[in-house]
Amino acid sequence: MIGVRALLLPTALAASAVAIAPAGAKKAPPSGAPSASAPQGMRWIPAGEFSMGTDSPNSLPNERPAHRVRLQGFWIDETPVTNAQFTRFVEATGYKTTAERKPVWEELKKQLPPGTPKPDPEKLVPGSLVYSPPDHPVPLDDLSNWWRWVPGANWRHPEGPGTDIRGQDHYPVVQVSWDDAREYARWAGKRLPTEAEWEYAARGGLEGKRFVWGDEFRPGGKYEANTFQGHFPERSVPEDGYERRSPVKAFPANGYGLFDMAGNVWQWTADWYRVDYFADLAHKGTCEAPAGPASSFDPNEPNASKRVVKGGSFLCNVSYCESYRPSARRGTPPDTGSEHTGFRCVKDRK
Ligand SMILES: [Ca+2]
Ligand SMILES: [Cu+2]
Repeated sequence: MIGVRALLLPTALAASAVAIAPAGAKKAPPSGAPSASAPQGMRWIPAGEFSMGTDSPNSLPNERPAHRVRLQGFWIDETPVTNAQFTRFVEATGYKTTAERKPVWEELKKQLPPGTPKPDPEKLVPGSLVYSPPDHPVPLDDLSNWWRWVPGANWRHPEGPGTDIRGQDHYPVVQVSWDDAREYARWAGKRLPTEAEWEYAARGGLEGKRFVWGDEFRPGGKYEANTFQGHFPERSVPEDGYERRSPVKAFPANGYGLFDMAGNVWQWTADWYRVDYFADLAHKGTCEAPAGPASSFDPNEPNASKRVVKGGSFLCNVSYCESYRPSARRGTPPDTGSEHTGFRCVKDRK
């Protein structure tokens, strides 16, 4: 019994453990931007149409098939929300994040199979999920082999008590739940992106490419994103320079001038998660601004409600899920933060 949200671990961080088989060309500033000056730290994404998802057999079933989507223009943060930005929010509002509050069993219970026993009271303490690599190779079908519930882990102490965010002003904030992300967005006068907006922005104006910079993982031998190298999860050989999170803007921007749309930290979106959502959309012709299914469903965790996260993280690698591809997606319960999950916001024209 390792702790409460750890009960949710397979839910929270699950990706099917299936092996699946040039710094993007910079473009001129997108046209069609509103004439008013840009909100600070945001980029204008012009209205348009794109292929969401993928038909590549080298992908997970929830990313298929590709389907046409049309969107209005919108503003999007050029980086994930940083510790410095989140600090300003907390200082202005006194907001307490999910990981800083005592978990409520009645709420957690709803996500678990009926009959799951109530954990000991001393386990029901504030905390969150921390990457804790084993010292030997482990089966990839059990996330508790490398994730641990750590009491006292939260956005100020991302790897638990004894760690902090000093010197990490420009790192993405992590250990934030979907609810935390939404509260920040409201405070900032913004909102969370739909999955379609997130993926459209991530693709940076390229059509149907495997990565947000093109089809080749390391063009010219250079790393374009913070991912995992070595043997996952026990032997990290961080050839890209970062074993865990990296500061925002450490890797090249995509075609829309956005940083960290691949790797580093997963990013919350507004949508509910359904494994079969893309297949459902594909029947409907070109979709206008899809905003996700009406409710969540993941056959692997039928009791859990989940929101879509996108972008993959510093833990993603080709032997595991390769989720730093723009079509990749995963469902995570809204109360579940982790050391590799953050977010960014969008804003409408007016
Ligand atoms: Ca790395
Ligand atoms: Cu991954």
